Amino acid sequence: MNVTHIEHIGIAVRSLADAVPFFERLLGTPCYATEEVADQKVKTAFFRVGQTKVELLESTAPDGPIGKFLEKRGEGVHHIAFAVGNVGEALAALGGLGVALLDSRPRRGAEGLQIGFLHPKSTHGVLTELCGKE
Ligand code: CMX
Repeated sequence: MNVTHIEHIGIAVRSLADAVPFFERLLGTPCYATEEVADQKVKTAFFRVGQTKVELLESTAPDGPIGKFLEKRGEGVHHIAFAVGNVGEALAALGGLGVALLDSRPRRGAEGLQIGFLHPKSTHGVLTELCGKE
């Protein structure tokens, strides 16, 4: 598996309406895209920071992953996403090493990328996403 860079850092927020203007000022760059990912029960807002992005995540339902995270832990860093060439191959390799996979095969995430999550219990407490075009 070859990680090329940190693709994005996901931050759970209660309200995009509040958080987007703050991050625009903090990062000195406008939000360049917003998108609802219905199956994840989130609305997202993206900022470019060099080769990496910041993804703000607002929940659309209390029983979704961000809704549960906000309820349990409040706002904050939710996950780190690493860019890999081929998500399916990376998931297969990590599964073979005994890493607990939340996605056994890639699925479509925000920005049309292929994604797959690793369970934080298997990754030293960091919810980890793999992202790629394949
Ligand atoms: N980072 C680190 N640990 C986390 C975590 C996170 N973001 N979310 C949950 N956990 C921990 C919990 O604290 C809990 O630990 P303890 O057992 O010590 O209390 C453990 O993981 C299980 O958590 P849970 O609340 O019982 O389980 P959930 O039902 O909330 O599921 C998780 C947690 C990670 C399996 C689930 O959120 C998931 O499948 N996430 C992947 C998909 C996702 O996060 N989508 C949103 C982003 C989509 C996008 O970027 O487009």
